[in-house]
Parts: sequence; C-alpha cells; structure tokens
Amino acid sequence: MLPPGQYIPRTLPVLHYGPIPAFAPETWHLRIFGAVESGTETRLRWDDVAALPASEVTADFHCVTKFSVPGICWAGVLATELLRRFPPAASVTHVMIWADFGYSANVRIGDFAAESTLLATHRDHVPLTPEHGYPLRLVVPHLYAWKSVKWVRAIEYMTADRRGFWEERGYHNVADPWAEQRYSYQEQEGEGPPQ
Ligand SMILES: Nc1nc2c(c(=O)[nH]1)N[C@H]1C(S)=C(S)[C@@H](COP(=O)(O)O)O[C@H]1N2
Ligand SMILES: [Mo]
Repeated sequence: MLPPGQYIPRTLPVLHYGPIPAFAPETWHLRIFGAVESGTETRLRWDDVAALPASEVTADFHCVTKFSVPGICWAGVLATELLRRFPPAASVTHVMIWADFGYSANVRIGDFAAESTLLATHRDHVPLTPEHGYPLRLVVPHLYAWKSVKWVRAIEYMTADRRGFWEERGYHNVADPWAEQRYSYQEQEGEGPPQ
C-alpha cells in the first residue's frame, strides 16, 4: 500500500537541490555535535564509519513530489547504533542532519531513533552512486524523502526544534506521508518550532 496521492515511477528518480559533492576520503569526516551527553563532539573519519556494524533495512521511499519507490534495500549504520555509541544529552528533542553545501533537515529524536532509520552506504547491495548520496546518506523511510539527507556530513543534537532547508521553505516540519503532511500551512499546534 502507498501513502495517499503517491504513484510508482519506472525508475528511481534522482532529486536534489544544488551540485553533487566530490568525496575525498582523506579529508572527509562525519561530525556529531550539539547537545552530546559527553560534552565533547565526535569527528569520525571515513574508515571509522566504514568499521561500524552494518545492518539492512528494506522499505518504501516516498517523495513529496508524489513518486514512491517500493522495496528499496538499504544497508549501513542504524541510527539506533549511532545513538548508542554517541549518546545525546537527555534534553535532546530533535536532530538536524547536515549535508555538504548547507542542505539540512530536522527530525524529531523519536523519528531519528526509529528502528528503520539508518545512515546508508549501500542501496540494493551496491555502494550508493554519487547522485544518490555516496558515500553516506540518511534514510528515514517513514517520512517524506527530503528528510533522507544525501551526502551527510554532520549530525546535530538539538534541545529545541529548528527548521531545516525545505522546512524553512514551506514544507511540513514533521513530514509524515501517511498523514500527507506536505506543507507547513498544514502544521497543527506543536508540530513546528515555536514562532
Ligand atoms: N543533500 C541533499 N539531500 C537530499 C536532497 C537534497 O537536495 N540535498 N533532496 C531530498 C529529496 S527532496 C529527495 S526526494 C531525495 C531523493 O533521493 P534520490 O535522489 O536518491 O532518489 O533526496 C533527499 N535528500
Ligand atoms: Mo523529494
């Protein structure tokens, strides 16, 4: 079953704003910062990320422009694994995921901590291609795909909500496709940051 208003295209579209970043393994790092429990931010090199335990998640992928791609098999590091190794402070309510060139998306800590949320390195058993987020992308299958940030470079633990790139430009702060939470004007009390 698909969320309301969605259709299945023939192939996985490529959709993003701005250029595709080049990957330089020597200088690349993933930063985990903000309200970390230990008080010290973490910088993981590519080798560190590649050494983390890998898991698979198979899920449908729903873009707000109405295409849905059924049954993608993603592999990578579960967000629950990352949270376990690099715990946020108890006061953390939201996470901002940052990509190269300033793209970002905010998710509630509960959505980030969902068992099917992962930082993917592979799609359908092969490494991500550059246009689909190589080397590392977030996948939050139960939210509209603009939350599934490609080319992830940082994870910011936040103690208050803040809008990301599309959330600031009229898209829904929560983005549940089953509730068709497409646009910010649909937001109910408590679904967005205080004005
Ligand atoms: N860094 C970055 N990630 C991004 C985007 C983007 O513009 N920049 N677009 C999002 C949107 S709107 C969608 S639908 C999906 C598309 O993923 P795909 O290109 O792998 O199909 O990536 C998401 N992740
Ligand atoms: Mo999208």
